[in-house]
Amino acid sequence: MIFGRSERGKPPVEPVTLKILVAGGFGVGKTTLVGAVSEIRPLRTEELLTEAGRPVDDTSGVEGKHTTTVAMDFGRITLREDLVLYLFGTPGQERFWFMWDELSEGALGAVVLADTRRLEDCFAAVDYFERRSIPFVVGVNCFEGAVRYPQDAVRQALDLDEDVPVLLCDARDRASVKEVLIGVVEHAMAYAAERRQTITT
Ligand SMILES: Nc1nc2c(ncn2[C@@H]2O[C@H](COP(=O)(O)OP(=O)(O)O)[C@@H](O)[C@H]2O)c(=O)[nH]1
Ligand SMILES: [Mg+2]
Repeated sequence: MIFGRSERGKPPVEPVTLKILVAGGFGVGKTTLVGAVSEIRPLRTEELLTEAGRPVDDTSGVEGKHTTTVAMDFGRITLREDLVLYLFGTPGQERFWFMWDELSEGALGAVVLADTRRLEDCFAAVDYFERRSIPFVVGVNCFEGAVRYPQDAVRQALDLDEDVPVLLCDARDRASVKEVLIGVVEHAMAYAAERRQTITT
């Protein structure tokens, strides 16, 4: 046998595939996060920040960022042999809001990435998922030089429900991002179980 999995006579498993959204403000690390964990070369559409985009793309506080994702980031990660996540980075800028409804179709859950230096940049994403009852976790991308706030401070500042997980992460680090993604899957499953219960009881 060529394939390891069939060696012991087990049929290869058809994996469950889940769709996860990666949202958050401009320059918060969405493209970095998808790139850090994706097994396929992330499909991204970056464009140079142009003179025309400058008045709308606020780059103050986002050092060294000269490109921006105009369409979306797309990646794939196999969490277990029977569980594959497809990651879709939502475009950060407000002029791309129209794409969100399309992207969130069929999504299991979302990660809202946050930078504690510009927390307000993720208000819109939090609001979006709350309104549509899409389960999400907040991933605090810990940039060097940014003050480390306790998770509860972030929760309060974002006015999150108690059950929304707040996870500290490093968007550049595969293991760290994986933890966040596992967090989303677990949270979404708990959320679904709770919903089922409220419907049947
Ligand atoms: N120091 C540090 N830089 C990061 C981190 N995550 C992203 N960056 C950098 O921040 C900039 C913006 O990240 P990017 O992924 O393009 O943000 P996006 O607009 O949300 O897709 C890039 O220059 C990244 O290299 C991080 O965790 N730490
Ligand atoms: Mg990006």
